[in-house]
Amino acid sequence: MEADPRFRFVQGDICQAAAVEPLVAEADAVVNFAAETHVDRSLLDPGSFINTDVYGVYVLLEALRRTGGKARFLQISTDEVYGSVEAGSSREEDPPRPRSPYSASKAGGEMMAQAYFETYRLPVLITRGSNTFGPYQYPEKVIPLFITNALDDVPLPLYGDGLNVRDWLYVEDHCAAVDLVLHEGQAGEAYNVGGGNERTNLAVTELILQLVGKPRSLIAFVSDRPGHDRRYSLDCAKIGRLGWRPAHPFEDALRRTVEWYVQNEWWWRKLKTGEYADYYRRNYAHRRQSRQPAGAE
Ligand code: TDX
Repeated sequence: MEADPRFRFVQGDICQAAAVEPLVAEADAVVNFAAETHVDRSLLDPGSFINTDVYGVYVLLEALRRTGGKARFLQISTDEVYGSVEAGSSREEDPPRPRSPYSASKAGGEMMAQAYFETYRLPVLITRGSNTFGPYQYPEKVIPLFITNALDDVPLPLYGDGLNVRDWLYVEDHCAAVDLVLHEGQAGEAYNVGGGNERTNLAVTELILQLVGKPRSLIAFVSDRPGHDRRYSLDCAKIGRLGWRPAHPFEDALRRTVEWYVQNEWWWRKLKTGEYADYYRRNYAHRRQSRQPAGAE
């Protein structure tokens, strides 16, 4: 495949600021999607999250500052920085209350970006997206994990009582929001990006099983994730004023995603071996299977 000349990728050690300096110096925009992103992995290895999600952000910001680059810098962040939201919805000015090594690292990265805006006047923007899903998502995240397990008739390990709530955002809606904020957002500001699809994990799991055509008996209630945030919920009025609305209804987007995984086994099959299989054992082998909680029938 030929590389798209509009984009340049930097591989290798992100801590090498010198490697990114020539790139950011001439860029119109720097959008930092790079991150360690999986909460369960952050419980097993917090250090790598601090390196990538805090120090890595600093490296990019510092490269911009040192070269006098004029790029707008968009930091891709997450609704998890607000912590668990028992009632109501998080607004951008709410204080961060991260509760996992992952979300604490993402909050640290945001704060570093904000500091470079305040101190050095770099044109920094932040988006806080909700749970994103769609094709090509690594099968550690719950939706691709459960689709691919279901296709293989392997149990779907549902944490706790399965009633934690996430707000699901289709990847194309998320991309449209990032593009809009990059071009129309105000420097120094953060923007929530939520799909408006709050569902319990149990409801999502049942829908996946229905779409894949597999029985409910594949659900395995297992011991909970430590510090598992109960609910995320975003108030998206601010990005709404820029003109963004999610365009993909959840059930349609999930159906399309299931179809993609059915048709693209060549992509995910090879990922579920090697390092992934080792991670799967480390994360799941010790989890006790619990009885199905009352009311979850
Ligand atoms: O095996 C599982 N069983 C289970 O019940 C896994 C992997 C997850 N879950 C639950 C935990 C969560 O309540 O499903 C929900 C979603 O889990 P993840 O896909 O791991 O996402 P989450 O922890 O909510 O974080 C995600 O959303 C915000 C992304 O991983 C982050 O990168 C993003 O910032």
